[in-house]
Amino acid sequence: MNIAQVDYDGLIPNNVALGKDVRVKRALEKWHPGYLNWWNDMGPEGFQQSLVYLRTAVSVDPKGWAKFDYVRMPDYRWGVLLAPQQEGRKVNFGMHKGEEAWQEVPGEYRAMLRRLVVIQGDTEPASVEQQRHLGKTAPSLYDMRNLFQVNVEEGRHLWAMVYLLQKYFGTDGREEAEALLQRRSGDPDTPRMLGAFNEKTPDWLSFFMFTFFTDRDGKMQLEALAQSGFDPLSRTCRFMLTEEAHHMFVGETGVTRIIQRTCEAMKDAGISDPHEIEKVRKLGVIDLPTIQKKANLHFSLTLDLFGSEISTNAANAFHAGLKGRYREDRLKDDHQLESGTYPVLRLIDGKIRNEDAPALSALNMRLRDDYVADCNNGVGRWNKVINDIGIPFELKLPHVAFHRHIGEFSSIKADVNGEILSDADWQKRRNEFLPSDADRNFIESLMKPETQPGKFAGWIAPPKVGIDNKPGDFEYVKIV
Ligand code: BYC
Repeated sequence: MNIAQVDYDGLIPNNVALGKDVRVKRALEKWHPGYLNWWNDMGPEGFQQSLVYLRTAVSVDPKGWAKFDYVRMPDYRWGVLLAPQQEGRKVNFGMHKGEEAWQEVPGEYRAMLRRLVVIQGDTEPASVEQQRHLGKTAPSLYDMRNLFQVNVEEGRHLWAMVYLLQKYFGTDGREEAEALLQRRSGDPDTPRMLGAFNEKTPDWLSFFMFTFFTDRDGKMQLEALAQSGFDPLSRTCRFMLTEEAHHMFVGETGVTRIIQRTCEAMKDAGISDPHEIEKVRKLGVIDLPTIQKKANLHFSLTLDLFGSEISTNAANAFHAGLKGRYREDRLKDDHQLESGTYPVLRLIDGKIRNEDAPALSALNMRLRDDYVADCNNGVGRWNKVINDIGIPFELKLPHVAFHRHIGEFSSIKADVNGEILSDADWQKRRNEFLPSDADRNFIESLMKPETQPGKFAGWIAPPKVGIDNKPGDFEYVKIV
């Protein structure tokens, strides 16, 4: 069998020879109607009968894996796609370093591995649920199509995790697969597992910030899981990362286009002070200080997804060879971390200070540092746009102690520079740092749909190039 080629003959497209694996095939076919019910209930609101110009994976060869065509979303071919198996792959870190990578779940790590797969799986449908209302206010057909592309692929990522649960975790895997369809983002009784996935994504600036910041956590976590000694998880995550790149592209370019439109409108109107918020808003664009506040919100919510800075869970998963560091295979050390240390920002005697901690315990902190560096690169590209148009403003990531609910800084209030604030001062100044009701209402007032091919809402610039090199007036969604 050509592992790079995807078999589209059965109900469930796959490159894992599902046809020969009767038990798993049946289990997935049984799960399929529940998935479609979930998609119909919680997937994009409206537009389900519209034809959307979507990419579908036809191969897992990174050089040419997708084809583009019009598809109705419920007819999208969600499937099970793993990157090709690498001959002779080994466990690359932890106490089993150098052993053959596992093709089955090692009994002693079953619970730990299942927890990682379930948490990863839970985030995927959660994001679809969070974004389900956005189609109605899309600023263009191009953006609407990108939203739906992200949504169907998050759905596929759920399939990816459910395949692992059904194939490798027996009855409890089956139960977890069912539970993934039962939890709901933001539901007080059955919420999604991680905090950021229970927040609202009320407008398109939030959507772009989410795909920039939170999908980037997805990238970091998937990179860490792609290092796993449990080979099926590694292969699954490697292919998910191919799809994930587009999601971050959507976020980064979405925010870039908003910034560009704002700066150009200011320039045309002769406004040079970015803090003249009311004047800028009168132009029908989003002022830069409000964009900064949205970035503060989404960055801080996403930092919580890295767990506590000092974590036994993370140490155990690394030691066991289940979850590595960001691009573990490119790092140059002993890959066991039994003796080294890593600097961790901690709250010591009421002050924020660096302290060396055992490297194994500090793995969440390390992944978070890699994440922050990756975010900063993107923020630098946003600032270049502002600078090139000549507006004196610089977007900055807030301090990691700002607005935290998990880990070292969850017990304090800090401003965006990491200065600790009293509760009273935080209450007084909160709206300086985070979007206020008035900011949210203003953004909401701009969220009017634009559904003419080639037209864009006034608060966002058109993209530089179309998807699949299509021309500017291409009808990305044929709305019915
Ligand atoms: N909210 O040792 P600790 C993506 C819990 S995004 C609520 O500090 P650990 C995507 C934790 O579960 C990537 N609870 O943390 C993006 C534990 O509870 P239990 C998703 C939280 O385990 C956009 C306790 O606190 N993938 O793909 O080292 C769109 C102590 O935990 C939170 C993964 O996250 C929180 N934020 O690290 C679509 C990878 N944080 O077990 C998709 C898999 C911690 O004691 N997950 N807790 O009851 C993991 O690797 C880790 O579980 C975590 C937490 C990084 C999440």
